[in-house]
Amino acid sequence: MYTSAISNFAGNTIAMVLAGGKGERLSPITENRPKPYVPFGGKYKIIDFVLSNLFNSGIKRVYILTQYRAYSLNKHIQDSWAKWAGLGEFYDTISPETTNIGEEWFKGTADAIFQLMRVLESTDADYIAIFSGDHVYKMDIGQMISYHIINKADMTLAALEVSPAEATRFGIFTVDDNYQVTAFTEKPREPVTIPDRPTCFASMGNYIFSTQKLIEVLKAGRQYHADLDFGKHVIPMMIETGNRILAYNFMDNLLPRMGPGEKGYWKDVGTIDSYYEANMDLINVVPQLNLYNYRWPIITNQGNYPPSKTVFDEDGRRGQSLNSYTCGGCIISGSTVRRSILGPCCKINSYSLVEDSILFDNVEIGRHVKVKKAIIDAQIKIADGEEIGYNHEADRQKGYMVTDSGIVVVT
Ligand code: ADQ
Ligand code: ADP
Repeated sequence: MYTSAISNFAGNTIAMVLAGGKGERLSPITENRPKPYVPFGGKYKIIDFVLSNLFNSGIKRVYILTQYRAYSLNKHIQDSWAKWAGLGEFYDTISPETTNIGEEWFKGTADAIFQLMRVLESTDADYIAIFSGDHVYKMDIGQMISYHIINKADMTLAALEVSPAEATRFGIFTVDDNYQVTAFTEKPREPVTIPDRPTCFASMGNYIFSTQKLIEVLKAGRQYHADLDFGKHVIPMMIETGNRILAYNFMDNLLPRMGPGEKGYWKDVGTIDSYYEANMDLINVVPQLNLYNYRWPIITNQGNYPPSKTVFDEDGRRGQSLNSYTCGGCIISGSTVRRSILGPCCKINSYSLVEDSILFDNVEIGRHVKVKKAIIDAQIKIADGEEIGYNHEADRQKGYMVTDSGIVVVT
């Protein structure tokens, strides 16, 4: 059992959050925003989860590396996170064009960190936590850092078990009896399973490095690969040169500071289907991801919105929201919302029905509208009388995307 000792480790760690990914498989939701800025659970953005994990673990010196359509993401960090920094702490966004290496954009995850070499060489922090901003997860990062220190690792990577079918999307590795990584392949075509188990060890793309070791391996790796990537190049190279990489088994480690009954949670939410399912889980009576645990709060921009409201319309029709999240500023007037997630400031007008759907912020649904199993992007107005999700051929003709599983995406 590795408990985290915030006072010792967290203050001695700098975090670098990789938030530059485009999230191709989440298209068209990611056409105008990077994956870390995609809304989740109505009021949150995906990046809020990693930042909350760092914050709750006591790590508040955070660089957020952005690239693809970074403006809104940068603004979100400024508006929502910068205010949480105390003396000597920061939530800084950094994009490649603001570094000193000319016009080059980040080419790979490790190259992105390499471009912050000046930070690495001048920091007093002994540990660097490199975490992905692409996933929805709850993780005690302090616990992982103490595991790294106690076991005297050069690098520690967070690990999950996945099925061989999923394994081709991950970095897959083998370990010895002491959880030291013995071989690592990025997105293997034929993944190796764990001995006597039907699963594979997968990297979550979250790493702890001892600072000096990170400087050393980045400089060495960059000589051979301009597009230096942790999974493709750095990790295999470190194993080859005899470095001690340890796997921190995320699901095996309990989370004592998160409160009773709290389990670790991690979801890729990288496809429309997985994104939809993970959102819908939140409105289950007992969701896998508990947002109501105030020992491990998920922090975001609260927005200065009025309360959400349900009203009878002029004909006395009840406005109601059942088994749903409705964020601040929503008005549901003479209409019914069921098993849905409404982002801030949505308006649902009379005689309409919204079911099994996710609405981003500021969506307006006209009168006599029916929406079923849809994701509707921010600021969209659905005209009076429109039906979405009832006839997929008609939905496609209107230019909406429909997944094989029948989720209609309106962007
Ligand atoms: P992928 O997620 O496929 O695999 P990648 O697309 O490089 O790897 O993204 C990793 C993270 O870095 C994401 O959070 C992304 O947003 C961000 N990112 C990518 N390029 C970036 C850049 N140049 N600048 C800033 N941010 C950038 C990785 C690992 C696998 C592991 C999976 C787990 O390579 O080994 O199994 O994550 O999901
Ligand atoms: P998906 O996970 O949906 O397959 P990714 O977000 O991983 O798609 O995108 C594939 C790769 O392209 C990632 O390494 C990502 O960071 C990179 N990438 C995406 N957008 C850009 C960009 N604007 N500039 C450089 N690399 C990018």
